[in-house]
Amino acid sequence: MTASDAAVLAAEAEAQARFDEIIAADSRIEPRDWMPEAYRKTLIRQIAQHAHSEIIGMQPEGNWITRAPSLKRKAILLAKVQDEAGHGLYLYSAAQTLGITREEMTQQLIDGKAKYSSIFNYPTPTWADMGAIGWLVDGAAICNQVPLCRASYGPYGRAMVRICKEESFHQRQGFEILLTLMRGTEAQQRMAQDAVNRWYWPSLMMFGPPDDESPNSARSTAWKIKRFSNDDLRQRFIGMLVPQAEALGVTLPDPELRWDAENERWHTSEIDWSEFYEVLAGRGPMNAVRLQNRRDAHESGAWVREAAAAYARTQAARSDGERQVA
Ligand code: BYC
Repeated sequence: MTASDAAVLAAEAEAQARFDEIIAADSRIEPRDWMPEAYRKTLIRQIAQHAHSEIIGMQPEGNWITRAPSLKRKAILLAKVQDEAGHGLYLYSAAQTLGITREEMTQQLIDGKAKYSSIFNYPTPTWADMGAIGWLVDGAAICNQVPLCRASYGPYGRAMVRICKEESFHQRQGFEILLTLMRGTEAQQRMAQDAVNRWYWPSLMMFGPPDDESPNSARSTAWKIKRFSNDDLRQRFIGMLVPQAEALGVTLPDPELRWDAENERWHTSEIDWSEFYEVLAGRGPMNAVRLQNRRDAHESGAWVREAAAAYARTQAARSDGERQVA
């Protein structure tokens, strides 16, 4: 080994030790800090998937903006879908601090090479789906994301703080839609129960595969990106839903669901993981539609990107000119 090789190795060991110290102290890694390559890649993977989920997640609800049952409902739904666009943008920005460009992430998504949350590959045939998405999907998102506010990577944790505040409003508006339907006619009650029946199991799958089939968990937990396991968060979510379902008067569609006092866990029926893996493989009910819509939106937005780039070039040339004159 040459002296310069040895110096490089020593500097790397020192940087690794500093990184380990920051993680152990529950402090934050910032973009300027050295980080192991695998940590950087894991964060890009998770944050980009999360950003894509927010952007693709606009579609199931976007489907109801023109058909919301009142002007007030339309305004609320529009604001919620806009919030999701905002979440996608903060998250793409957080991922960009790790050295990937927005264009690369977008390309991976529209090429079908990037994952996004399985939940957005299900259809929204009735208005009650807006209630079920808010209550169950945003509810699951909050359970999963509140611990992410303490993620060890600063830009991700900080983005999550604002996102969680908005998600909690989203969940309440979903609950309120279902409550209104459950206080309505029998047909409205049936519509609400049907939506809960369809969204319940997919919402449990949002937390990811069971712990013993989760390849990324151990490392992400050691790096304090993840704070709780997939199964623990799923349990916490069920515990949150049970009293809320009672208040709504809906039934959670699992005949085996009960509190197992001996093991201090919710006992549930087996989750159909084959359905989850089918959706991940691109064969869910709406995968093809969601991706095609995203591709179409990207293509039809090309002129906006071109106009913005042309404007930026003009501005840069103008300020160059002003600098030269000065
Ligand atoms: N869907 O080792 P694992 C929202 C993948 S949007 C698809 O446990 P990890 C909202 C996983 O990526 C909220 N893929 O992974 C928006 C991995 O694949 P790769 C979205 C999934 O990362 C609009 C493989 O399975 N939330 O709130 O340790 C309207 C093995 O899994 C899923 C987030 O993105 C899934 N459900 O843990 C309304 C939260 N689950 O990458 C609402 C941030 C797992 O190795 N993400 N996979 O090929 C996370 O917290 C974690 O990434 C996960 C998975 C808990 C999801």
